[in-house]
Amino acid sequence: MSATSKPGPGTSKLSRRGFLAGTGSVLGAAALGGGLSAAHAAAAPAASRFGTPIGNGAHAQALVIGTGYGGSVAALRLAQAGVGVEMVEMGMAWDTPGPDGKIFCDLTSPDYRSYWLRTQTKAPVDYFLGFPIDRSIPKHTGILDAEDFAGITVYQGRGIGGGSLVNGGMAVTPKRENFGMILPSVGADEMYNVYYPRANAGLGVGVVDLTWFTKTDWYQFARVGRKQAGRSGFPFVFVPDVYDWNYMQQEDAGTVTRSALGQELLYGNNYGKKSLQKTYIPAAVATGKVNISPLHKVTSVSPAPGGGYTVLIDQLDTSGDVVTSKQVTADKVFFAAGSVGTSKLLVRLRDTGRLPNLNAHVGQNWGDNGNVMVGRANQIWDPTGSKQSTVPCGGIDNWTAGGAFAEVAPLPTGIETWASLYLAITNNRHRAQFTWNAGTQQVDLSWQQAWKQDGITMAKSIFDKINSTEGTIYRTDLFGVYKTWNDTLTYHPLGGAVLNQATDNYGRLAGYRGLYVIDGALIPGNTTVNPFVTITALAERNIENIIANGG
Ligand code: FAE
Repeated sequence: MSATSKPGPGTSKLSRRGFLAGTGSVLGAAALGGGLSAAHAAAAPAASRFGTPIGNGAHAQALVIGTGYGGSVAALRLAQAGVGVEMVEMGMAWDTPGPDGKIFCDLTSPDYRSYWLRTQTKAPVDYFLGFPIDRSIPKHTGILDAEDFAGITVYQGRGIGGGSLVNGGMAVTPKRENFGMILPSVGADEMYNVYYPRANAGLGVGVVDLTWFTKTDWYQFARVGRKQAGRSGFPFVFVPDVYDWNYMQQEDAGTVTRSALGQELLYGNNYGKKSLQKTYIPAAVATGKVNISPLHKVTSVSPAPGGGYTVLIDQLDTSGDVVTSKQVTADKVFFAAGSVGTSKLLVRLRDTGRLPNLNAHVGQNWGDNGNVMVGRANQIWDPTGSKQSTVPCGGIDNWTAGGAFAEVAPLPTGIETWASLYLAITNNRHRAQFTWNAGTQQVDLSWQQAWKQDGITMAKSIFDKINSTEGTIYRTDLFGVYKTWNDTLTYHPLGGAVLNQATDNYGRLAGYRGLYVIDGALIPGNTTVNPFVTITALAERNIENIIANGG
């Protein structure tokens, strides 16, 4: 099944009665049929393929904060059950070409489109041969947010599609034997029999053609990774991806415009990648019941006097300034602003008295999925290639013995570097918490950079061995001057409003009927592999229960 097809066997059992019954008196018969509100229809300038910006005073049956994986699943399934949905997204729509005719810029020429409200790029590999490579850019509501906390920088996608706009598309279902540590309160049977398959189908996941992989110049870096893993006794596993592999082969053949083979990824892919803008989101919009407002940031959710919730929203311009503030109401509100966005909102709302009944678990149990990055210098006879696809296709699995799964990452500079780059996902057990800082009026995160040492030790279980086998050394020129490990970031924020702790076992927030969490905030800090398939599958599971049973 794809996201666009009719609901599968599991979803066909969905009854909208359970969810709609929970909306109570707030929900009139007209709203049941119409979906989008009258106030919204009256506002209606600037229509795009995603709809028109929500109007001040509008009322939504369901309001979804954020348009990443959790939000897109919620919107599609609610709409299919007959519920009108307003999606509110702080980032841009990413549906309009820039002056160069392209929507997204590439890795080597980051421009105003690249970063969220920064005046300098903050590339994860920010040095080369020991020299800094970050550059000045105009401040703009760009696509990649490098959000700084005291001990860690958290990378996130901004725009309609959330993280799917910027990520590597690596679509990994965790090994079943590891599932118990990922989501201890969820049954593995239901996930592996129903929801992982549904998520994989909805996302359009596929694997690289092995014959092509074996011969194309563009994956020489991965073949070197596979060979070296094997020589040190580690399994190399091919990793599925949502990139259209047929399109990539046509890029190689020169018959289509290059994207993954044209150094596009971190700041968006113009072609080839099946981001949520090509899967769940158009399917949701096609129902006629989903409207999306880009450059709209939710700032508050609180109980409305007559039932339901009052939601405050700032509409932003592309400098990040507030153009207007709106107040709307919603019967139900889904927090899908990502692990960091959802956690920050909920902690602030609880501790400033707007949602005081949220429990003490809100803000707790946040992890970095154990991310650390490292590069190795290969021997002169082991070049990794001047041509490198931006899309990783495999990883080295030493999870059980050493607590690390390392994706073999590209370093697509356009020149031979003899470098092998890796993003390791490790079983780092440290967990941080978000707290409200009344002095700064900000939410802080208690992560400490020193905690990354555990992840480094686990990653070394792979790379010390490979270096010893190959007679090679670590690169020290990619993350600073004489700095081996990138221990300052994560791409995989998880937790902060954990399932069965801050919420019930399906994402209903404790303390408030009609408020839900449906994104990466539900997962307590680690998925053992790249996280978005698990986030999507969990959202599929939870929304099915919420629609059927309400509450
Ligand atoms: P997410 O996709 O982050 O969506 C949240 C959305 O909410 C965003 O669009 C925000 O702009 C929006 N938002 C936040 N606050 C507000 C607010 N107050 N009002 C309105 N909107 C708001 O959440 N994962 C993989 O599995 N495989 C990969 O290959 C991979 N590569 C990655 C590479 C990069 C560079 C990055 C940054 C991430 C990568 N990830 C990867 C992680 C993955 O993208 C991430 O886990 C998911 O996107 C998280 O999904 P959520 O639905 O939780």
